Amino acid sequence: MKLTIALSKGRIFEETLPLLAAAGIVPAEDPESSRKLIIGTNRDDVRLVIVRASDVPTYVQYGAADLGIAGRDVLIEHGGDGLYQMLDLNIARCKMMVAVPEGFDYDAAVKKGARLKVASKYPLIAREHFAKKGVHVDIIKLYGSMELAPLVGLSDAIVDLVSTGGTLKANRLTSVEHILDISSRLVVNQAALKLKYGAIQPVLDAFSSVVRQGE
Ligand code: PRT
Ligand code: MG
Repeated sequence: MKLTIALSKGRIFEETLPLLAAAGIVPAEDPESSRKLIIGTNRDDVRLVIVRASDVPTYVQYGAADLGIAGRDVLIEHGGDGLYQMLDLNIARCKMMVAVPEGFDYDAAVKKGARLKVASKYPLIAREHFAKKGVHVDIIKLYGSMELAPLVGLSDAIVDLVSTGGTLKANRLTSVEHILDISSRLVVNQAALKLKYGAIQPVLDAFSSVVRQGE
């Protein structure tokens, strides 16, 4: 039985290597230097497919991959159809925040009932956050570099991920609200969990033992 695991390059791939190693899986190549999108492993029955972070749930939903690792941010925006979230891997951790230019009085704007323009790659998360607060917003969907939007007048605020805070600082932005704690999750195709249970279960066990060690 063959297993296909969907991963994105960069931080998720790096932080997944120790989890894979615990399951006895070692990638044959480094996706950062290889241009291959399908990467073999030391195990004949396991291969990795390298996709955009936000595409991981889609590959798993349709069964093109049996397993995948994706951020909670990506999973909320995707909606989760066709997949089970099996495990919080506690990797690629960061926070979903509202940020504004330094000097912008966010609390005063909210109190006044101003209609805010908010740029984000995460329209669902942003919309729900402001709806809960009863703040009227126009969401402007972007695909990256949200930090630029308020600097050039595209928006008043952004909803984005923050880890060190260095990017906000470099662009003279400041976070004003915490929305969610984010980490990456192991997701499994619903049909594959039944049909390939014997192959998937040992991977789940190995991953969860690494996660427990880190707690
Ligand atoms: O890059 P691409 O458009 O292909 O996709 P992506 O940006 O979604 O992928 P990637 O690999 O950058 O992120 C994958 C996952 O890592 C995300 O879905 C998150 O769950 C998680 N993660 C953890 C982060 C960060 N930390 C993070 N800091 N994703 C993005 N960032 C960005 C953030 O958007 C901001 O631009 O890093 C910048 C802020 O970082 P600091 O350290 O300056 O605060
Ligand atoms: Mg990125």
